[in-house]
Amino acid sequence: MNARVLHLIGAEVGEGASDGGCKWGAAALREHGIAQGLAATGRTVTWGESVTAQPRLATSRLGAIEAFSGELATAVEKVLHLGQQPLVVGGDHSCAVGTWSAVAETLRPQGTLGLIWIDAHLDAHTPDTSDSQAPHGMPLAALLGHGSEGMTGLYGWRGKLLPQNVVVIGARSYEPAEVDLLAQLNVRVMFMPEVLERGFAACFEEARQRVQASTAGWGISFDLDGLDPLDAPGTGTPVETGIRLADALQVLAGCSQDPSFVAMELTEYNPLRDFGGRTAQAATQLVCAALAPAASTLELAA
Ligand code: 6HN
Ligand code: MN
Ligand code: MN
Ligand code: MN
Repeated sequence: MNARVLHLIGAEVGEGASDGGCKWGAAALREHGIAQGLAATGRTVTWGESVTAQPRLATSRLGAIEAFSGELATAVEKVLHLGQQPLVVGGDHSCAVGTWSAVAETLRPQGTLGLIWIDAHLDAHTPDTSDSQAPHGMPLAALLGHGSEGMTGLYGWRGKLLPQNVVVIGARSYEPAEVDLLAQLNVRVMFMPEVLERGFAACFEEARQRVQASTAGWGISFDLDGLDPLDAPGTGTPVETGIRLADALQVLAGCSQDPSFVAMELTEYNPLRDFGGRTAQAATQLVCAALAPAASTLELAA
């Protein structure tokens, strides 16, 4: 059973991506009924105020994301201090910097953070390597301590994630500099061919064991474009041949029942690219599977 209050935080940011549609993702999922879906699984659910990126107050796109990261981190930290479980609802994936910096900072007295990063991309650029200069292509590098001071240095320290504590699953669209950085750091990346060969279940299980071993807590950063666009077309940067929704629902089922599961993040929902709410429904099913309090309720939710 997971008796912790589940607290949803909308991360209203689209400025991190080239197509800004994800800014409306959190509001659209709220409208779709994501909180009601979660409550129906038996969780106690609250939804606080959303955190909204303010590009007009910043001198650059990166500056806007840096400021937003700090504000989101403050909101996430508050929830953790109350003993609640945060679900950050994006928003483009640049929100990961704020979310996981806050989780790492909160866990710091006890130990390190483990993270499973499900994504079609590697998100491991720095401003020096990115052709697009889109901050949503940079959050994993930033959490590993590489990138701009404003994205890496929240709470006054770098390296919110240690390379051995993170596993990327589903990657199939990336640039050489990202592969190089992650390889150099020795981050375990399960590229899509490996996922297809071994199955998502085996990959997730290996990842879970790795991120749980010797960490104080672990979480999932789920970029919806990790899913196959057949199941989740409504994302900013879809890439064909991804993880199928049915597999994800089965494999994620009940994972938050682990007492060391601290937080989840769902990103890159772009309502402007959705078809008939199909992706909103997939997103809702995903978080319900992962965050449901007991296995029996899960099947109903899926
Ligand atoms: N995401 N690697 C590409 C870039 O522009 O840096 C795509 C990044 C996509 C990021 O989906 O979170
Ligand atoms: Mn991503
Ligand atoms: Mn604190
Ligand atoms: Mn992605």
